[in-house]
Amino acid sequence: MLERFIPAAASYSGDVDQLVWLVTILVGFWFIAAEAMFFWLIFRFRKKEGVKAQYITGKEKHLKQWINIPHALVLVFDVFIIIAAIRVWVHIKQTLPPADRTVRVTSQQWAWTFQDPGADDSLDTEDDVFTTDELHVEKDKTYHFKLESKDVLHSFFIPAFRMKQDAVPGRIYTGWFKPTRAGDYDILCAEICGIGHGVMGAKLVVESAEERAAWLAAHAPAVDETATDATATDAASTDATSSDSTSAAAGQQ
Ligand SMILES: [Cu+2]
Repeated sequence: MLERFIPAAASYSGDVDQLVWLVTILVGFWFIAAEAMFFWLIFRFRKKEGVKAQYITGKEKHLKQWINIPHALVLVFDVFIIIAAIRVWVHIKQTLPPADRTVRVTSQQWAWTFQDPGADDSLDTEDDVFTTDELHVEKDKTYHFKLESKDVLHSFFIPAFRMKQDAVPGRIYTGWFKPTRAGDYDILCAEICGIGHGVMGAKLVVESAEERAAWLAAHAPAVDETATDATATDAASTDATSSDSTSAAAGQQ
């Protein structure tokens, strides 16, 4: 149902949505129960002529159970939420499935720069495509992203993926996503990063292999054309896995 408001476009979007629903239902149940009880007590024990107010210390056993039993139940509900949250966290943040492709994401006041590995699926080679405020990814491929910041704290936020990751100057954060639905989506900065924070947006394009190939062809840097054709054929015939040793490129751009 959350997809009606924000499309779910990554493999793990549904997991986050389920977690949001679980928390909403469990917390919502106790919110409604507590508010209903609160207003019922106000109504039930309202001022009446000739009725003296009771003095309650809070230590009466039969009254204290109205606190202790719900308290224990809330703690049990909390355990369900914590278990579900840890499972989702481990899946999205602690696990790094093998990548089909790796992109570099650089944040700065107030723009996003993306480095696509190009047709050879290898970062830091001459066919890499650099873009500003626009990221193209292929549907149903697992991506690693290397997230960096050139200046202050930013946060790489793709609502359609249900993914958010802080960018910390001086560090390279490696995360992953697998787009599962084609379309154009928002990329936002979710960390107050200065006066231009509100306009630090970018476009994410999830597209088919053919569309990506056409986009690459239109944006590939002008390198030796025969070499580019050769690497494109190579990449198509191998199950390319990205090298993870790109941290040496820290500070590039
Ligand atoms: Cu920012």
